[in-house]
Amino acid sequence: MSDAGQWFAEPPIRGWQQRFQVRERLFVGDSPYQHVEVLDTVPFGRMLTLDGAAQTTEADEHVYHEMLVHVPLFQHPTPRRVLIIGGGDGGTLRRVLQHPVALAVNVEIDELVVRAAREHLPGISAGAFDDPRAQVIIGDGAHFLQETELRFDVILVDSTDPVGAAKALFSADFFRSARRALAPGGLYAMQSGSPLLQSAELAEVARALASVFPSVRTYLASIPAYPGVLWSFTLAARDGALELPPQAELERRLAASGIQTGYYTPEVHRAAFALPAFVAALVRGEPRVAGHPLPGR
Ligand code: AG3
Repeated sequence: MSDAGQWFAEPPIRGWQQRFQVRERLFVGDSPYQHVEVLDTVPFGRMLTLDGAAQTTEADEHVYHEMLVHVPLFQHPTPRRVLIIGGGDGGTLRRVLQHPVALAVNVEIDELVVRAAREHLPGISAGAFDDPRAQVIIGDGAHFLQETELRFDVILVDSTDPVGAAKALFSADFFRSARRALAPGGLYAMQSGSPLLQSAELAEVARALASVFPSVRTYLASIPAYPGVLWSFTLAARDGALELPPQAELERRLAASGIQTGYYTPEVHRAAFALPAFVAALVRGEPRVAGHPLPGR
């Protein structure tokens, strides 16, 4: 069945919406957690949507996954054990396994997301689920963190927006159990939403993380399929202050890894932490820069 001429649009956020022309609807299904679709779109190729929100597309998944993974994994001098919470499409797992890690545990709550992505978006995981260093657990990430005896060098949270099932992944309680599961020198990174359209959520993440971790820094990337394009991630350190490695050191780590990237570079790593004044104000807990109101406020 052809869906050409159809458009997909997310539910509006603060009266704002963007839409994608759809060639074909490849998968539609409902799990106990959410409504799952894979669409073939004209601008970005295949796209995974969860409860009507664009999660990842073939065209720009590399931006999100490289920035969620390579920034913390090159920031850490020797990441060996990595935990991923969410990330059922496998794009995060794949980027983690490009590093010389010994173990990558991926806890995803929704088995249907893994199944739909493996079948209809195989290029995103690109074999990662079959890597012997990967341990994929279908289960609740918050529960896993409370119970696990393992200690990780890096914990990554690749979640949906902070609503519904994912809300628990944005709370101080969750951040506390994440910090407990980090090894000394460990790093925690998460996607933290649109600074323009989810500014209150980003401010809350920064506040709650700073109540648990001694050092927290926001960084940015441009992700075309996400609302507002400009996107935030937040990095937190279990111990001490987060200092960006010098350019030459990041270059050395990237070269030693042999990883090929489409977005991440050592320059981008460092530049991503340069925040526009309004984002810096937001994460400092100031609602706006005087005289420069934010959209939707
Ligand atoms: N998870 C973050 C997607 C957030 C997008 N939000 C939205 N479209 N409203 C992406 C999962 C990729 N592994």
